[in-house]
Amino acid sequence: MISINPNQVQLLHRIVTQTGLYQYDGPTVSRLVLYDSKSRRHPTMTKKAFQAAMKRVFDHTTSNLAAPLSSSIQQELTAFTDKLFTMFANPKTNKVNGVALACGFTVLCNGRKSDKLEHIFELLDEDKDTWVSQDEIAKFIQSFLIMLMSVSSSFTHLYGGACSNDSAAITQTIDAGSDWATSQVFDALKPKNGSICFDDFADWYTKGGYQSMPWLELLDLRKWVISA
Ligand SMILES: [Ca+2]
Repeated sequence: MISINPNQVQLLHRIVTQTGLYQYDGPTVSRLVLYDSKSRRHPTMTKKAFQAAMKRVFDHTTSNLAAPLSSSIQQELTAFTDKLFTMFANPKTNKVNGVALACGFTVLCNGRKSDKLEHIFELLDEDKDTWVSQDEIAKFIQSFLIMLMSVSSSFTHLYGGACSNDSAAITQTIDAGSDWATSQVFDALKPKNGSICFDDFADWYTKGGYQSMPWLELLDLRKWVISA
C-alpha cells in the first residue's frame, strides 16, 4: 500500500508542469541524464556529475517556457533534486547509478505507460540482447519507488508494514518492496535463462500482475498528476 499526501502531489505537479518536464518523453530526458556517461556500461555519478545532469535536464525543459522559473519553484526544484541525490546515492560510494536515475526520471516524463515501460526495458538491457535479469528489474522497481518516495512525505505503508520517516527505514522499506515485487514477476514466469523480455513482463502484468504492483499505473502521469 502506498499513501501519498495530496500536498506532495501538488509539489510533483508544480515540478513537472512549471519546469516543462512533462512535455518531454522518456528517451529525450534519459539522453540528457546519461549524456556524459553513455559510453560507459554502468555509469555512476558523483554529486557533481549528478548536479550537471540535473542542470542539463532542466535547462533543456525550461528553454521554451514563456517566463523564467520563479525563485520559489527554483528553490523547490533544488530541494527536490537534493533529495533525489540522497535517495539514489549508494551510501558506501556516495554515487548514483545513472541507469537507475534515468529509469526514475521516466516516471516524471510525458508518455503512455506502455511506451515508458518499453523505454525502461531498453535502459535496463545494457548489453542490448533484449533480455533483462532479475537484478535489472529490481533496479527499475527500486528507482520507481524512490521517485514516488521523493515526492511523498506520507509514504507510510508498504506491503502491510508501517514504516517510520527516517531514511534508513525508508531505504529498507524500498529494498524489501522491490525485492518482493521482483520475485512476484520471476516466481510467476520462471524464465529458463533467468531473464525476461519486455513482452513477457507486459503479458504477466496484463494477466494479473497488476495486482502485485498496482502503483505501476502511476507511470501514466495523466491518471494522477496532470489531471489533478
Ligand atoms: Ca540483457
